Amino acid sequence: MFLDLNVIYQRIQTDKRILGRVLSLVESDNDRSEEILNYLFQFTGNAFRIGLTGPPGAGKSTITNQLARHYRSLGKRVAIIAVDPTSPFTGGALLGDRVRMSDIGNDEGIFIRSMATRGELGGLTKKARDLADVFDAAGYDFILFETVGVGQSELDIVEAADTTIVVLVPESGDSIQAMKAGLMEIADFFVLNKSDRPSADQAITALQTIIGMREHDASTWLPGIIKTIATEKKGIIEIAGEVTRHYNYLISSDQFIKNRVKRFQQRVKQIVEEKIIHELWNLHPLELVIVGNEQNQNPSSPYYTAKQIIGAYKNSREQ
Ligand SMILES: Nc1nc2c(ncn2[C@@H]2O[C@H](COP(=O)(O)OP(=O)(O)OP(=O)(O)O)[C@@H](O)[C@H]2O)c(=O)[nH]1
Ligand SMILES: [Mg+2]
Repeated sequence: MFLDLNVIYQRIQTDKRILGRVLSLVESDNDRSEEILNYLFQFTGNAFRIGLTGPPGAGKSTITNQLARHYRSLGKRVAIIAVDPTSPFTGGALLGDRVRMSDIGNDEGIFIRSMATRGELGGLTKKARDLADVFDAAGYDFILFETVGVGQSELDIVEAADTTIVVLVPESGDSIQAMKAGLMEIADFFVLNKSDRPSADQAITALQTIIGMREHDASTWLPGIIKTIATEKKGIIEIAGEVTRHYNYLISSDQFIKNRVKRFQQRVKQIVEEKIIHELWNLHPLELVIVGNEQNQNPSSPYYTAKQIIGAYKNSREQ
């Protein structure tokens, strides 16, 4: 990928193969990827970013697929980033996603990218945001993040998305589980999928009760609930409608810009911390820290040792 930066920018608008290579490069995290991200950043900001999360098997991929088709039918270009924090391999659930999504994968205006954990989750969501920037610069109108809501990942996805959709199913206790997992707070709205099941109405009532318990006034956004049967394409247009409604709310309340500023600051913070820590451990490899041995009668405590390392790091910065 030794192309000129502007050539890269031009090519990713139309050439999916080049776009795929740029995405891989950006994912690999090196000096060149930073250079590319730095250049492309000026062309970002136009894509609307939607996060979809929820329990395993709730129907996130099916909905993502249908929503992508819907936006396609309006002439929009859609990127899908499937983040799987549970699988260290590009297999399992992701392969399932690939199979189910393969029918839309051949569409010129849809690009599907799967990511699995290779290390820390924080790194994964950081990369997901970097990839989203590439898609944004490449002229995609919508970026859909799909991630399973089982731990931390969905909370990070909120930081990447303008609108977060939590997908639930009417199984008993699902909404309670969602509450525990912190999904209730992050939802801009809920989708109750598989609402062909008899307990759907009961689940909606339970959800409404939980949402209604929130403190709110006339100007607060209260998450709505959209009933869907994704496998029958029922409720997909309603999801798109709710996305638009939320977008309008964000714009009219000034939240849109505020959220983006906040997210920008969070990203800068994360990068600064990462770089400093990386530099620090390069200067003072942890392996060089020794525990008290036979020659050393009074071994240092971990706190003392840590302070010494930070002190030495600061000194090295001042020289
Ligand atoms: N009955 C019924 N089945 C559905 C519906 N939506 C999805 N499914 C089925 O539920 C299963 C899981 O759907 P997915 O879209 O893969 O769910 P997911 O949330 O992406 O799953 P993971 O990514 O593995 O967590 C599939 O077999 C779907 O065909 C629905 O509305 N009704
Ligand atoms: Mg899925």
